[in-house]
Amino acid sequence: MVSEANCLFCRIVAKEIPAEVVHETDRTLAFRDVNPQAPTHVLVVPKDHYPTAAALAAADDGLADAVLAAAHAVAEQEGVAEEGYRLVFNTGPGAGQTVFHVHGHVLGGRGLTWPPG
Ligand code: DGP
Repeated sequence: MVSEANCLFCRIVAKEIPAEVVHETDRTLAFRDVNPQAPTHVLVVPKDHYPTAAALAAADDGLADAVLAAAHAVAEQEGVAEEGYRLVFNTGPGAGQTVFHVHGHVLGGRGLTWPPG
């Protein structure tokens, strides 16, 4: 496991910090956002530490595919896959990324406007 000391989501993966886990595979973990912006708001992370979606894409070992598949599995499990959901990777401070362990936000269960604010 590639882990980074003092990374919040590495610590959630390690079960050192509690979270409401809704889905887990050998390479990914999904848990509810502490500050939900929609009835379904789940964060999907690789268990290994990559700071951003760009770094995850460069990992080149199928891990990005595993994260995308886990996000869709979460949407199905949450019952929002059919009506539609949003999968967002805020990438970099200018886009609002605050936790630098890559995470996809799975948002659904309400109308979602486009473009986002
Ligand atoms: P972003 O702004 O894209 O980096 O999203 C970070 C998200 O992480 C934000 O929506 C709130 C969530 N978050 C921050 N701290 C915690 C925590 O300790 N537990 C959980 N479950 N979510 C957290």
